[in-house]
Amino acid sequence: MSLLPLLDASLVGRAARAALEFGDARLSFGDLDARSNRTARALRARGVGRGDRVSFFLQNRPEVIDLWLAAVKTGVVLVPVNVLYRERELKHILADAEPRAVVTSRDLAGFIPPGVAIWDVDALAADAAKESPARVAEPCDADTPLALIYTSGTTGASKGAVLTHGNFAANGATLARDWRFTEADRLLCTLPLFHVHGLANAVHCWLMSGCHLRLTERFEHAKAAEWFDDYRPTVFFGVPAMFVRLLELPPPTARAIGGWLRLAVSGSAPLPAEVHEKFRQLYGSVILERYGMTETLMNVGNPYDGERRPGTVGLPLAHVQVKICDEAGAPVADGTSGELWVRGPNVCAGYWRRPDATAASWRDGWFRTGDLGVRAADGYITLQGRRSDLIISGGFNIYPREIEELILEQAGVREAVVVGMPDAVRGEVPVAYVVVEAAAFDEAACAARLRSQLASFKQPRAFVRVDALPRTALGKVQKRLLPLPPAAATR
Ligand code: MCA
Ligand code: AMP
Repeated sequence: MSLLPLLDASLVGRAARAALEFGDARLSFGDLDARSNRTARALRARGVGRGDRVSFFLQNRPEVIDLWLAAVKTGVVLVPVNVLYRERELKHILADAEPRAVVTSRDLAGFIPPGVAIWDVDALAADAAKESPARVAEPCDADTPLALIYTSGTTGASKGAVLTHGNFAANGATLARDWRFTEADRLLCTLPLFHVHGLANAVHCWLMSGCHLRLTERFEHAKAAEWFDDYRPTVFFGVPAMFVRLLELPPPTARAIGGWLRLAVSGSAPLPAEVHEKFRQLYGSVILERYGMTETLMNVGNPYDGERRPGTVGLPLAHVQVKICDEAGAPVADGTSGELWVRGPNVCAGYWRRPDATAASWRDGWFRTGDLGVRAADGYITLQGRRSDLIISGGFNIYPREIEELILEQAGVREAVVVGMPDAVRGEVPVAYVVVEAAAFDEAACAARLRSQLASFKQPRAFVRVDALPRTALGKVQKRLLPLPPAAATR
């Protein structure tokens, strides 16, 4: 099934109803329908057709929704790119996805590598405004690709997960139903729309239920109290770093917010049980933690009714099968750790132009998540980390290899490893350990180079010099044996 009929319940069925506020802009569902028809025509006028990729490199703004809905209507494949990405990440993604163009804003255009067509978002919107608002609807089915979303690969280079209409339809329908969305809801979305937490979950719960959305350009903790107080959302989706920030609000403000909030959902990184408990005490609201991946959208979640158990991600979602397997792929007994394998209509079609990586991650129709976990006798699943060295900082993923490779290119560096250190707000932050030829290593130059090439959240908080890296007999670095960096270095 194409995604469009599920969204038409609002785009057409609730055309006159208020749908979206962003800054001073107010749009109805009918406005969104018309704008996306116009955008679809403007894309066609620029020669974009079914199966073509178009990337966007934008902060949150209504034009991202226009592009998304235009893609749904035309069979175009959107390639969202994190606005914090810099030279190295952008080069790789754009060379791999080969989009017809990158839609971006004037302030971000300078980061796009040469040789890639750039379409200014305002110019595209101006062209769209001249087009007819009449319906555009290319036939699409469940298998039609809709997005190519890059997710960090273990080799340091990210891979594009090919997500289809059917993936987004299944995920959105399950969440909107299980989380009891209705037209009466008010959803505050401060999550970036270039990742699936914002794009798949928030956008589709909103459009499928016909509730109201306040979208902000990004999350700013200094403005959170004002946003909540002014908008009075009934639902909030966040990453753990946002919930940690929300614990800073004065108790009376928190209590008032908790009075309007019927549902707070956390995901993208582990939510410490302590934050879950403090939020409950302060807001009177029990966070619902769920677990997903770019490749699979949402897999497992705590129940809406019933126990939302701190420290766990809950039970498999409707239509999603989960098994926990040992290294050989055999299911393990409850209470035993293993890797989570997932199957269902939510799982993407594979990795873009990477049959090797696709073959490595799928077995007999099951997707191997790389996440380790354990199931209790009553079915609740607890995640226990990753098979790989993935660091998650503020909900953004970091593969150490990518940073290590860049550090190793710096003069005077003999060896380098990057590890995640605990951080009270962001969960983890990266710290680099380097073995250097003392005289030749210029730390400031190394830091500056990393800053220009990589997203800010990948910047090591400290470079710790060590004489040697602790290794196993087989030569593998034992990251756990590295000395802790001086506390001040990671502030
Ligand atoms: C963050 N920063 C940004 C933006 N977001 N800069 C520009 N535009 C943005 N949209 C930068 C800041 O400049 C700063 O850089 C750093 O990130 C932290 O900013 P700060 O204001 O101090 O924020 P914070 O209170 O530390 O909170 C960080 C955050 C951010 C806002 C929570 O980490 C965030 O937006 N996370 C969401 C990630 C997300 O959506 N993940 C979903 C992936 P500097 O460090 O240089 O000072 S999808 C997924 O994982 C799966 C599938 C799932 O299950 O959902
Ligand atoms: P991404 O590669 O951005 O799609 O991030 C997916 C990864 O985020 C998963 O493989 C998990 O390791 C992690 N993740 C998502 N939700 C949770 C959660 N609730 N608790 C712990 N880890 C999570």
